[in-house]
Amino acid sequence: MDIKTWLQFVIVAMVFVASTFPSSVEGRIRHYKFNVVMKNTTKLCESKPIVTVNGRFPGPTIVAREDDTVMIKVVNHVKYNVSIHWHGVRQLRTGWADGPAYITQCPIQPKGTYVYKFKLTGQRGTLWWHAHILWLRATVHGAIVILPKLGIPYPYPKPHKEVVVVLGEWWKSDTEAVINQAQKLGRAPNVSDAHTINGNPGPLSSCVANGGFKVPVDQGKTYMLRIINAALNEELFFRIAGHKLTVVEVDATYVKPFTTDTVLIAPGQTTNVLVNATKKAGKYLVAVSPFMDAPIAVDNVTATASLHYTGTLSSSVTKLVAPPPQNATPVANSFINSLRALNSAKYPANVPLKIDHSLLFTVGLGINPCSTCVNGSRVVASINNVTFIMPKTALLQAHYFNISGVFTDDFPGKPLMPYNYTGTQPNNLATKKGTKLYRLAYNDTVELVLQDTGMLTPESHPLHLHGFNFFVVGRGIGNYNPVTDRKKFNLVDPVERNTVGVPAGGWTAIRFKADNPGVWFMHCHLEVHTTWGLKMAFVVDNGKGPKETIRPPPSDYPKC
Ligand SMILES: *[C@@H]1O[C@H](CO)[C@@H](O)[C@H](O)[C@H]1NC(C)=O
Ligand SMILES: *[C@@H]1O[C@H](CO)[C@@H](O)[C@H](O)[C@H]1NC(C)=O
Ligand SMILES: *[C@@H]1O[C@H](CO)[C@@H](O)[C@H](O)[C@H]1NC(C)=O
Ligand SMILES: *[C@@H]1O[C@H](CO)[C@@H](O)[C@H](O)[C@H]1NC(C)=O
Ligand SMILES: *[C@@H]1O[C@H](CO)[C@@H](O)[C@H](O)[C@H]1NC(C)=O
Ligand SMILES: *[C@@H]1O[C@H](CO)[C@@H](O)[C@H](O)[C@H]1NC(C)=O
Ligand SMILES: *[C@@H]1O[C@H](CO)[C@@H](O)[C@H](O)[C@H]1NC(C)=O
Ligand SMILES: *[C@@H]1O[C@H](CO)[C@@H](O)[C@H](O)[C@H]1NC(C)=O
Ligand SMILES: *[C@@H]1O[C@H](CO)[C@@H](O)[C@H](O)[C@H]1NC(C)=O
Ligand SMILES: *[C@@H]1O[C@H](CO)[C@@H](O)[C@H](O)[C@H]1NC(C)=O
Ligand SMILES: [Cu+2]
Repeated sequence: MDIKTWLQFVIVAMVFVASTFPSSVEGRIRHYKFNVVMKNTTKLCESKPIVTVNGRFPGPTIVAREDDTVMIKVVNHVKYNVSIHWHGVRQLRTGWADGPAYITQCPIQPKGTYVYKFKLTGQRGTLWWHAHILWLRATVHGAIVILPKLGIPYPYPKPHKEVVVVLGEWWKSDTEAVINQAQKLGRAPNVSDAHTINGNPGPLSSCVANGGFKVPVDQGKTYMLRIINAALNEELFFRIAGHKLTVVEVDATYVKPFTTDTVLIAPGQTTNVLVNATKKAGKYLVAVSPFMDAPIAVDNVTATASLHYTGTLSSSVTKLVAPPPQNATPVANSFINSLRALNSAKYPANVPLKIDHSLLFTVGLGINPCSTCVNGSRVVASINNVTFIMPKTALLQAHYFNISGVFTDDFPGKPLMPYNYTGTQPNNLATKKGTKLYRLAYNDTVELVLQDTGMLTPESHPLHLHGFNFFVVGRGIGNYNPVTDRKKFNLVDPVERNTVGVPAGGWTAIRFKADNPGVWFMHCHLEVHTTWGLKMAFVVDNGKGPKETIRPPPSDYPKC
């Protein structure tokens, strides 16, 4: 071999090693292809065509490690406009890949393609992905499992096996027809007909269920369930007959482990629990049922699955479990109040202590005139009395390319007309319409109190913030009192998450640091409330230098 060939060989070998040896700093690139296609389901009561990814319901699980880059090529083969959101992924400087239609991108139109590319930085745990347009997320959703970096253990005992458990809501009718009918009438949409666990209502359902979703377990082993609430409109309780659940992580952040009979999980949230298979044999039912402590109709059908011990005789009796009552506020509170950030040396809770923006946002319903609606009015929802109107051009596109007339940045930081939000409501239930954003400078710290109102009815609202995790520093019933309530905030180990329930007739306080430039949606994760306008966005300006500046959009970015 002459020297030139030898050198070439060495260089090729070095490039080969560099590209195949997973560097623990840079991570790997994970490629996925999502074909958005119609699929006739036969799993549930009746067969109907649904929109799916790759023909699967729930859709495929994305598995990656912290520091990996994920590239998902989405190809739209259906008649609907589509966009996909990677729920809880921080998208540091890559807002182009966040997904909410008309917020960070225009939709991927029929026959269109878009490659979502983002890096998983500083996060590990369970997240999920879902369609972020119309009501398509009813069937277009799946799990994202972010494993810790190679060689880094979980801060809890390694489970024998891990199982993704996606909870959903199922309508016999086409979900687009359900919301379109409601919008035409100006009234609430029909509630779902069944809850599902990994696409199945379960063995107790009158529907064809093939025995329901089964988790096979061996006595003496520990299992981790990665539970995701992908339901459109309902907070859910989760229980397993005869087994305690140890909560170790929520929304891809570690928590101080605690043991409970019942998990409460709002749409948008994820919860990892450890389950010890302590029984000898048998089938132990899992029950998923709604939590609703307001006078609002819900789908009250319990979905079931089972822990199925190996060696169980087919004749052995199935162990039942009673779900909590629908309005079990104390059960919900007990779960929520047990959540604390792990706050270890390795995973500290970096709660902002100095606050630049102290905001109060009311969240609730309202009624606006509608000449074409049945009774001349429609139910709407708002934040600080602003019912958000979707723009025709994506907000991030307008922000980055300086397109004027798409949004204004005068979203009110406080209610313009303060009143006793949880007392007697104003006679006038009307709201203002607008496409208003709240502007933050890079690194600004925000304290945001989300205050439920009793307009029409008090109700629990799970608020989701894109682009950030936040710390839940306080929570209470009634009106937030800035003097007495702030003194009680937990600034040491508050739970860190991306979606938090505002209690019915109460408030929740969160804190975050605006260290991600771009346009970031915040909205109720009850899809009906999002449709009605309970949404707004923050625009975060670039900071100093390239590391604090949004990247340029990818070449295939769907613009309007
Ligand atoms: C679904 O089934 C219906 C009737 O059974 C059929 O007409 C339709 O072509 C099927 N659609 C798909 C996408 O397979
Ligand atoms: C799909 O999106 C494009 C781009 O925003 C828009 O022009 C079109 O009206 C949308 N189609 C439907 C059916 O909404
Ligand atoms: C909603 O429910 C009503 C009453 O049960 C029914 O008449 C209507 O067809 C349903 N709408 C849809 C879109 O399924
Ligand atoms: C499960 O088993 C582990 C190991 O034996 C133990 O530390 C843990 O407390 C058990 N958890 C529950 C909920 O019983
Ligand atoms: C569920 O709701 C329906 C309709 O409101 C009601 O008829 C039924 O009794 C409820 N079932 C349970 C178990 O609460
Ligand atoms: C319209 O108003 C009547 C009388 O108040 C009420 O009974 C009916 O349910 C309303 N219709 C809708 C769609 O809200
Ligand atoms: C938008 O305006 C800002 C500030 O005037 C400027 O720095 C930036 O280059 C403009 N961007 C584009 C794409 O024109
Ligand atoms: C708000 O109204 C409720 C119910 O009437 C009352 O109990 C409460 O004291 C009022 N709060 C304030 C701050 O006025
Ligand atoms: C909300 O805005 C509407 C329209 O401007 C106004 O009529 C109403 O009084 C406002 N309500 C509150 C609570 O601010
Ligand atoms: C933001 O904070 C980081 C870390 O504290 C600091 O290095 C950086 O200079 C800050 N940037 C701005 C624009 O304040
Ligand atoms: Cu809501």
